Amino acid sequence: GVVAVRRALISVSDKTGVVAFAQALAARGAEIVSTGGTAAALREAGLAVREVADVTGSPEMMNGRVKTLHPRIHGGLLARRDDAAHMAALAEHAIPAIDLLAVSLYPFEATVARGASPEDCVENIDIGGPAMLRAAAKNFAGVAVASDPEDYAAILADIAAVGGVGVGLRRRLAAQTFARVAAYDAAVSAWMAEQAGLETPRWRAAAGRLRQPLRYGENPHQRAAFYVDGAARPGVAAARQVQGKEMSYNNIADTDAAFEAVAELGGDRPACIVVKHANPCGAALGDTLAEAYGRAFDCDRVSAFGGVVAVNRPLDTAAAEAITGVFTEVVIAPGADAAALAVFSQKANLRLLLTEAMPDPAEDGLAWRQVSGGWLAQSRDARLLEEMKVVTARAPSVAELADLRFAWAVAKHVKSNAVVYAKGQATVGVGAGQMSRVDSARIAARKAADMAAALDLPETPTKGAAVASDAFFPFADGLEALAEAGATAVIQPGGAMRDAEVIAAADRLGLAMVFTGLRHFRH
Ligand code: 93A
Repeated sequence: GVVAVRRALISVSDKTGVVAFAQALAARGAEIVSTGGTAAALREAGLAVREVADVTGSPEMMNGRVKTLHPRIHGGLLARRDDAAHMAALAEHAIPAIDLLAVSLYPFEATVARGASPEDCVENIDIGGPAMLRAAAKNFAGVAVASDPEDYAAILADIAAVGGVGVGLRRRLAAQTFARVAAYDAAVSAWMAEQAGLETPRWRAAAGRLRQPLRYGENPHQRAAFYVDGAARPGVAAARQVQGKEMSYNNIADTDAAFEAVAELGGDRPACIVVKHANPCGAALGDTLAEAYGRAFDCDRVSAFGGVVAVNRPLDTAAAEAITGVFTEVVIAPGADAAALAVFSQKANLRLLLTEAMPDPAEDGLAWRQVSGGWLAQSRDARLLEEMKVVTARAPSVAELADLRFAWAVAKHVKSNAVVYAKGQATVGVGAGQMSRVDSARIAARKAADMAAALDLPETPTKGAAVASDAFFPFADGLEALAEAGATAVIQPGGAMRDAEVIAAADRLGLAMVFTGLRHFRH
């Protein structure tokens, strides 16, 4: 069960630890065979090395594109040690058996990541390396294979312990090797697809690199981890956590929802959103971030407790003071000045995440969701508001139009059925996740009324509000609920069978209504 290393083929781009590894093998009497660059590095360290070209009898050619792709190499990796005919073939063709293969592939991923030219990227697609890795891994019964410098230590430990590489380690290394080659090919295919203008299967590229094991999932009895896909989109995956407790599973999900939503608000004005259980419980614009936060907080002070706060510009002192005045789990922002950082540092548990920039709401991309036995894939809901067709006798006023746009942008980030009341570029009531639209409309109005009572406001803030609905009103009842709460303008996709009835109700109730022709379900 143990493979003694009499001959090792070493061909590595990443030369980390290779000299010490080769020295240890040579000290135990192994012959070292290497490709050009690796051979030179080992010789420089004083090792005796045999060139691959000497084994194959064929020079490395075409800038190294063809160096190890030869029967004298692949025969030595693939021959079954327990098969007399295979061993006879080795002898007949003067092929040396290779007991250990160490390869680190051309750095394709790193070449793409540093923005190299397409020609450079292509040249860094390793062909001979994966071929050898596959051959050695297939033949793990007789060959040990290292596809990563991190494997050297375990190999040397086995050799020191039992004089060779044991079958348990060989199996594990073979499995790791196929995983490495699969990830490498996935990176190549993703890059090629991008070059060809195809939808990028980015998810395959990194095959989900583990960013962080999580203490637990949505609930304490669920195991969980955070995987990242290597996409450059600013957000929770790429953010730098500057302080606070470790992010939890729910923190990550809510922070993502909050940052993606706030990116769609405000434009050049300061914007803030507070998210709780993946839904906005308040969103607002302001002349300053502190003002935007205060207005967002006032939409639903009860729910905002322990929420996630996202803003669309670097945090300043006033914003930091306003936010830290309320118990908050996570804050995410595209930056923070030194004074703001000092304020946050007073709240050691508060998680503060900084990105370099805001994500582009219109960017293409794929969104994934798991179902039993499979996955659903769809393009991101990247469509922005394009048309607002007035369908009622009364057209919205300028102020109503601004609030309709704002409410619409927020509603896109509220779980369906979503009904959002906004006034003065701040939400005043959010109805989320109800199975009937009329319930969402009523809940939003009721929460607004509760808040008005708690804040001792002279009248309920839904009076004169603009309302967004993420999908059409199937009946007039939803609209009637809005009018009852005092709303004066409505934005919705339109397209219901009973649109005529709904429009007639709006006219009767004095509402101004616009159709977007666009739906924003979110589940
Ligand atoms: O261009 S290749 O695909 N053709 C080959 O025949 C070949 N054999 C090994 N690249 C090939 N390699 C790769 O060369 C190895 O995977 C390794 O990454 C690299 C080591 O080259 P050097 O020893 O010259 O630095």
